[in-house]
Amino acid sequence: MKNSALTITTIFLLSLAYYSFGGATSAVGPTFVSGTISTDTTWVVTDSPFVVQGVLTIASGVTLTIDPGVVVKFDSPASHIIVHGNLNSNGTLSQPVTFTSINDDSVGGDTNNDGPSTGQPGQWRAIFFLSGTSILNHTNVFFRGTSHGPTILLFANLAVAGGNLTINSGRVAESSGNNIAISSGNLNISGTEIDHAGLDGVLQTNGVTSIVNSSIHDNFRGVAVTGGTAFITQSSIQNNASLGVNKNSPSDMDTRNNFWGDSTGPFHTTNLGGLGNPVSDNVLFKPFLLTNPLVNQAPFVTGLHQLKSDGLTTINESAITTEDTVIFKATLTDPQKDQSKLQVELRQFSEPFTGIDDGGILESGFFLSGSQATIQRFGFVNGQYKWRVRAIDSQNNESP
Ligand SMILES: [Ca+2]
Ligand SMILES: [Ca+2]
Repeated sequence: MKNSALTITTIFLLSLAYYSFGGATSAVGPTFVSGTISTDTTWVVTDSPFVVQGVLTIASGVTLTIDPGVVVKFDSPASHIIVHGNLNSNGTLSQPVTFTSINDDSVGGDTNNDGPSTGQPGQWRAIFFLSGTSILNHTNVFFRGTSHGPTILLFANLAVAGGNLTINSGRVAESSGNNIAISSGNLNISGTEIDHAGLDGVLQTNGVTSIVNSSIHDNFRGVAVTGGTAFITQSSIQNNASLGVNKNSPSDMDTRNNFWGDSTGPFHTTNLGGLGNPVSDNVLFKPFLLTNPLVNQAPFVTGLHQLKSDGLTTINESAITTEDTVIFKATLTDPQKDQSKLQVELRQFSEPFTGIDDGGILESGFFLSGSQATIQRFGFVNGQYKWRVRAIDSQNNESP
């Protein structure tokens, strides 16, 4: 009996191994989808890529959840998704969700088995949001086309005609028409790159849009608004071919505190020295940002002093001190309020500054932005010295 039991165990293990092997090699994606999703559904990465054939509809009240890392491809220029319910795309920084063309082999492999191929603008239609509440986190949307649905006159990768759409930390790019359009409902965009649309980065004919911490660049127009209410702040709007922002209705649009590609601000008849992306009339753009809020900037040094060992008595420039201790103090301010440290390079007068940490470079600890950093140097021997300082933030950005 004992031997028999062992034999059975062996067969069982072999059997397990067989199924495990089979599972790893059986077809895992592409998963073809079309028709109507009428119960709550989750798309998981093991079934990816998903290929939308023709039209896929998410029914009212129903939620489609898309897991991190999932790739969704559209199989033709007519292919699109209509959202009546809710679309929750849960990408992460390391595992974004991607919507793209069947021809795009850069994600999800050679799904259409035609050898290496690349996506081009115009290869699918759109995702239409008609109602419900949808959220796209870390989601990339590429390559839609100019053709449009029979009843929805928006030419966009993402077209909002009702409900609420939130786009966080994604990229919407390379539409042959508009990247994002809204004719009704609410659109909230943050931390998102919107670029290379053949027409507008964002087009609004009506509805309510807010854009923060986003980069809108290399579209024909960055943002175009003909109705409704739109607001952009703490964003970078640059290198759009025609206008950075076009407000084609009488009331002012609030675009204060954005960066327009140049510290002189956007070009407009009220800002003739502006070298940045031009804006139309009815765009409230002052104050504008002098630097790109999406690029971490170096801290700067103010209130620099060299002091005697009491920490109070100033040693003037080129002065002589008989003490062997010098204290350096300076205020460090960082545009992003990053913590920063003070660095002093100290050399014999006859030696060049090298930037090499050979004992001649002293550093403070990290300080909160706006506070005073102190460095104390002991044990000077008689001689002539020179020094220079810089500030370095926690992101390793160095002041000049
Ligand atoms: Ca291919
Ligand atoms: Ca900084």
